[in-house]
Amino acid sequence: MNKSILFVFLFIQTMMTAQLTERILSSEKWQFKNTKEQDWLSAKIPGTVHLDLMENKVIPDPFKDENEKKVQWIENEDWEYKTTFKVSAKELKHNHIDLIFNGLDTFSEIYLNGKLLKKTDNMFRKWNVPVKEFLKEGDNELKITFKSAVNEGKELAKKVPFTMPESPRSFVRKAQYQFGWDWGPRLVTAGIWKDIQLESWNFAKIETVKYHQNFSNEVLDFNFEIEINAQEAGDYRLNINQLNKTVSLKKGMNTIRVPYDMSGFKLWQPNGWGEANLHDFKIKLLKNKTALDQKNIKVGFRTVELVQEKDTAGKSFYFKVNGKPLYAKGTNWIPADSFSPRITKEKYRKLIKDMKEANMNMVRVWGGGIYEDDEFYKACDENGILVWQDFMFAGSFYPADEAFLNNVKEEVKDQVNRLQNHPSIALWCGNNEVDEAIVNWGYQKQFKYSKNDSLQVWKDYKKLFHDVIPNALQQNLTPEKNIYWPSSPSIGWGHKESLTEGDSHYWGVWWGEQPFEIYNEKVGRFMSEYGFQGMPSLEATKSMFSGAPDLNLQNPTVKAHEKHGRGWEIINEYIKRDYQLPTDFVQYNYISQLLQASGMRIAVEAHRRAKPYNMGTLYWQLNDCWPVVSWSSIDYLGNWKALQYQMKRSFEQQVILTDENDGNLNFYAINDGIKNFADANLEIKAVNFDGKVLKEVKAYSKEKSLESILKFDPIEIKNVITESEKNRTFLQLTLKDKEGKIIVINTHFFVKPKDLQLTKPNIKIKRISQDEIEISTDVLAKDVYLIGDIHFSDNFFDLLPHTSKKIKLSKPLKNIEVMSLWDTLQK
Ligand code: BMA
Repeated sequence: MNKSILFVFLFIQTMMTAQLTERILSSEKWQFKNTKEQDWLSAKIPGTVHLDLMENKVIPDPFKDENEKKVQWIENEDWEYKTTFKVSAKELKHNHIDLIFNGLDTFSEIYLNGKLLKKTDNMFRKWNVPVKEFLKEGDNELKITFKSAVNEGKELAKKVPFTMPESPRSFVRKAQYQFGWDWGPRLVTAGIWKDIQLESWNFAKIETVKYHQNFSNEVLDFNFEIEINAQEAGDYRLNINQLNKTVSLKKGMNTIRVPYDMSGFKLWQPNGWGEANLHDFKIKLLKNKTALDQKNIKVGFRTVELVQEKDTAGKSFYFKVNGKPLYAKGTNWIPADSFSPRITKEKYRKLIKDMKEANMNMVRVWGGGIYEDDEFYKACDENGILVWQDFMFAGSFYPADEAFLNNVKEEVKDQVNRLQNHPSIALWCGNNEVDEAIVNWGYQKQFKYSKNDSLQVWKDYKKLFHDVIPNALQQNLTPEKNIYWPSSPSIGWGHKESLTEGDSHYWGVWWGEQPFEIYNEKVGRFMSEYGFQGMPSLEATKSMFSGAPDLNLQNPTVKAHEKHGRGWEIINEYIKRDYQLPTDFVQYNYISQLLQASGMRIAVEAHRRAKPYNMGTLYWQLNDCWPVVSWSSIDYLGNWKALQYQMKRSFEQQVILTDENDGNLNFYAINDGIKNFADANLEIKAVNFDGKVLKEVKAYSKEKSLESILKFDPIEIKNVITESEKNRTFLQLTLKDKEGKIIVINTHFFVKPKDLQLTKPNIKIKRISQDEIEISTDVLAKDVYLIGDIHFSDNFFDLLPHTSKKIKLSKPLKNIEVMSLWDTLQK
């Protein structure tokens, strides 16, 4: 062949293979085994060893019966996974070939064709291993071994001269909830929990894309920061949508800033304030005319500030979004499965849609779980749900030796680079309840620490959460996104300052067994946790059984699906305070859900009435990781518990709330939206349970415009109803705007549910279509519960006397059973 033809041929061939190619190795045939055994079994990647053992029928489903106990041996074993994949001669022609491990859980060794390439020790890191020199044409064997994280953790714990609480969990950089929680089983797993890619490339590739957005007077100065790894210096081209730019790169890492004109952009708004507008960008890297690499990102333009200003009470704590104070409403998120790799995109999307539908605008990703999957954040971006992102440390002390700190530094870098472009992420928080654990949980005494040990723990805490993590954030995050808060809560609930500054977890209800009404007093600046347990739906309860369900509170399976030591006792105690304790299982399930919902309603209403002193309320917790009695508002199967329906009502953008004080009724109209209401006025009717209007009064306010909160002059209760009517009457509150249009309606009851003098309602259900019904009643039907394995557009609601309501069904259902509070009363 003529030399120049040969050159042209080689050039064309290189250009043909120039584009970065990515192969997902997870789809190859994988096998796994216990290192002690001979036989290999089939495995699914991404996954966990528990899922593979289940799939191969080696273990029963740990979510069923009392099987959790039967699978505990797994955490003490070592495991190996292997696959064989083919590499073509063409692929091998690439100058660079990398294996990228997006998630290995946790203590692994990676072998390619028998050669040890890497040891890993952090589930939350991404490992990039250059492998060109170890690959061969044809079959290649990739083997990954996993050591027992429990055993490894025990070894690491020996290096600390005192007993650490929650050892060995806090020594291993692994999802902490796997070690068991008060809502989760202990399933300490291992495996390849995220995809593995084989990436082949030439010349250069894009490592990261970040963006900077700075607003001054609503003018946006926007530019990209692109990190390119060039293995050959020279001129390259960058295409960003319509923009073309030549860049000359040096060999190695290059950081390029590219200004981009974004005039005419639309703001990203949180749920309730408008559209969560996202703008698409395709960032292409080219050499001559050949595309080398491409990254696609969605950008949401918004500003977020955390405002903390000294005031007479303490210090404010609220988010300003796009320049306006935002009242944060939402919840806490835990991993949606004990085996997180099996959480589907649909499950993420549904749970986040459920938050949006329930009028939430913020979710806290709790620090005992995982940095969530990209799908989670994408769905939050699209639905206008802001994210309070904890780093993954929870409820313990953590070591701070050099190896641990370096490991965390890299973890922060990987996660921040993966996540920072999501407009939904509002704040990065160091940990969940680690400060609180050190200061308030008495471990130092329990484990007989010397003064020096205690000092060391505090020094280590400071190093990790006040130095290493914020520094790593600063190095990797674009400055306008860098909002860091070391610990949630900032001050434990036993201290009065927890209610005057920072964020607060109030656990006097449940843990302190105080009555729900205490929520009216214990209002902090930003309530990031508070909660109460309720049973999951009947369907989720039935799913606890492998065979025919035995719905009985004494059944060991039912008992095993409550992980809080005193859970049942606490629920029963609180039921007795407010309801009658049912003996029937279905009624118990229903009442436990009502109890949870009414308790949380008291909390949320107290928080909202205290606006703007309080500027956020995130109840504990949205979801479950298995079928369990817990604080969640949505159970493991995705069913809305009474709490989720209640939160939807309680989080309405405009609400009219009341409280009773010294024989007076106070009224608060609250508006969290951006629209103001002029001349808001309030009509109050006292109505008995048969529907008779006993009295009508108007409430007055000095101010008229409902911008944020409007307090009305108090009304003496005795001017509205007599003492003896209190158990047979409710107030109907109607807030109207100046045109007389209804802004919102609410009700107020005077006595506890158990003291209500209810009469039997005649509830009728009329079919409107396959997926719609109309439900009506004669007298007050309190807490109507529609029973069925489907989603009802509303449930656990009060049906006022002589009213009806249309309800959508998620799918047709033949028999709809219905229950109301009256059915649970002893007659
Ligand atoms: C909070 C959380 C969790 C726990 C919950 C209920 O403090 O941070 O650790 O599950 O309490 O007890």
